Amino acid sequence: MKYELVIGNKNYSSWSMRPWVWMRHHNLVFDTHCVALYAPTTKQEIAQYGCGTTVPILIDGDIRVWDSLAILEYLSEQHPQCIGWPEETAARAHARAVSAEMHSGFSALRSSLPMNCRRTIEGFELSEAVQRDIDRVRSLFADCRHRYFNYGSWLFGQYSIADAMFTPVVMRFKTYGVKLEGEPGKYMQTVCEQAAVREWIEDSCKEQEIIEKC
Ligand SMILES: N[C@@H](CCC(=O)N[C@@H](CS)C(=O)NCC(=O)O)C(=O)O
Repeated sequence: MKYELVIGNKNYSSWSMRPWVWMRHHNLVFDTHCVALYAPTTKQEIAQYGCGTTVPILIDGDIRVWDSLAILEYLSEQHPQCIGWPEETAARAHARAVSAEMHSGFSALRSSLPMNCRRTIEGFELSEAVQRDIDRVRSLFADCRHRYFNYGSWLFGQYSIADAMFTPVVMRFKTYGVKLEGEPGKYMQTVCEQAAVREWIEDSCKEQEIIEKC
């Protein structure tokens, strides 16, 4: 049976981007349903799926999964060939830790630099709190690339859930002109050049909705 993925506007919905890109990267077959965010009908539209109150939502027959990380975990269990987490124990623990940190942290970065794939902003002023979050992301990227450099160009060498988790952050950095030097910068480039990411950005440029606060 074909998966269905319920997402928000591609231009703005950072959480939706994670499973969509991961599924496209792995050529999983799915239909996408888009809910316009920050609209009077948003809550009602999401409620019709009968599970969570936010997007993304994955529908697999009678099964509903309504959180980006939970969706990625679920899909990687259903498709072991897609490799969700690295095989080796230490790398696996590390990948889980950075992904969980991304999922639950970086609140300054999230609130001050909302994702907006279509835009590039010159001279954006970063607060101290945002700069601290950026420095932390940079050090996570640097550490991963240092340790797993020999295994490939993704955070843990081979593409994993951790990369999907950090993809929207890379989009935010791109929009707000946050440049990273060295290996973290090369990693950003790897993400931006990923076919699924390019496709997401192209689609986001075709959307008409404008959300002022982003
Ligand atoms: N923890 C959730 C967060 C999802 C989330 O906050 N989604 C936003 C869109 S990016 C949403 O659905 N907002 C609609 C609303 O709150 O009404 C996940 O990772 O999936």
